[in-house]
Amino acid sequence: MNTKITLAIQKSGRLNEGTIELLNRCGIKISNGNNHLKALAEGFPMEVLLLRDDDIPQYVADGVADIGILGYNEVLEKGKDIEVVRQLGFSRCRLSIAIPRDVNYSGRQWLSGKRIATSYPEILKKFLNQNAIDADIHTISGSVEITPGIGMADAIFEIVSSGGTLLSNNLKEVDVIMKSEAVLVANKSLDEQKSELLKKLEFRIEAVLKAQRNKYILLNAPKDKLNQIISLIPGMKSPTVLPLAIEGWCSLHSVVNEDDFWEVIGRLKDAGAEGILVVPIEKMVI
Ligand code: PRT
Ligand code: ZN
Repeated sequence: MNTKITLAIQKSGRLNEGTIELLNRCGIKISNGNNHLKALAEGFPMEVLLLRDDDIPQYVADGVADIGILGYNEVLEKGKDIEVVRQLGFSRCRLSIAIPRDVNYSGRQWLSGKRIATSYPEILKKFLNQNAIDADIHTISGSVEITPGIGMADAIFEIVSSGGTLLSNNLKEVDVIMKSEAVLVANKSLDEQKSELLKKLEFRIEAVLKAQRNKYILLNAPKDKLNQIISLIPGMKSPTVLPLAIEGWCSLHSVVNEDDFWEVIGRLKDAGAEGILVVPIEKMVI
């Protein structure tokens, strides 16, 4: 049982920090720094390959790496036969069409006959085909946003996150074509032992991501409002209810989802809850 799973991650760049942080939260520490192609992991039978994100799909498809972490956009662009195991919730961005701010975008057919600069030609080609648009694709590897300004392109198809780069190049986002985030990918023919290790890793990731999406909530509630308050925070099974030293009051402990967090807090206050405390959850195993 000395099997190790080989994970390919980005050596440096926008995915690196989020990847290392997620692994750390899963109890996996990576040693010997950023200057090597290979690193050893502590806390999990794992070897880590540090690569350019563009190379990860090929490494995983070939089985040189068993699994990898990279942007979904890169998975689609490379089109290799690998499995997308799960989304990881960081490095969120979108791939969009952007055009000069003073130009009117009348809809997708506006792109017909135009020159579109991109570093994602395969995704763009698919999108144009699906929409029966005939346009010129100009593939470039960086600084796509400057191309309309220097007369090289009429539009661009690029990653947008805050929108700041578009703004500073006098461009506007007119069509969001797809959304992306970091994903865990795997080779499609892992042996039994490696599949087992992948399952163990997925279990840890699940616990970490669930914890990130939820908060632990403690509050004081008047006993006569208890049922109403419990219905607002049902928790994992049901909330914990503890008596307070003051007659007629109790303390309630539960879990709330980040998505409806503020709305729930508002309703709890309206229902008579007091002394509401909200704390982060480290891991969550249900
Ligand atoms: O060296 P290596 O090949 O490994 O890295 P890279 O330079 O190809 O990629 P890198 O590190 O820039 O990005 C890796 C992944 O991060 C991408 O494939 C996306 O999945 C994800 N990601 C998330 C982003 C962004 N956000 C992002 N904002 N990738 C790039 N950008 C760039 C974008 O290209 C544009 O120029 O940031 C600019 C836009 O940002 P805003 O905030 O101004 O809108
Ligand atoms: Zn890259």
